[in-house]
Amino acid sequence: MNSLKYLLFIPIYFLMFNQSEAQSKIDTVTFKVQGVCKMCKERIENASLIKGVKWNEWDKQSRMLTIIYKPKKVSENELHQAVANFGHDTDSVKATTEAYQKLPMCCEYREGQETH
Ligand SMILES: [Cu+2]
Repeated sequence: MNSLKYLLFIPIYFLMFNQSEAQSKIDTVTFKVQGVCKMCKERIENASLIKGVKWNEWDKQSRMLTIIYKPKKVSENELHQAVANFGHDTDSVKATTEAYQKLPMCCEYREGQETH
């Protein structure tokens, strides 16, 4: 009877352990990134696809970037910085003038361009 108890206990233990492991390994973050067009979308998504990032998507209408990443490999701030390096302001890191000026004219969101 005792050994039967063990047999039931072990699978439950592993199930709980695996779940907490998975939760600590992956995180999701959403923040605002300035941009106006399809080219911006490509640039923003490529820029933020750095080491530790599993999946990302930028929505043109809401200008929100969602990233699924591994917090052990990359920090939230590094994600903001990676996008800003390519000329796109985020809600916490502003792109340098130098990086911004490298953008093509159709992507110049600071000049009051509408989403197109
Ligand atoms: Cu653009």
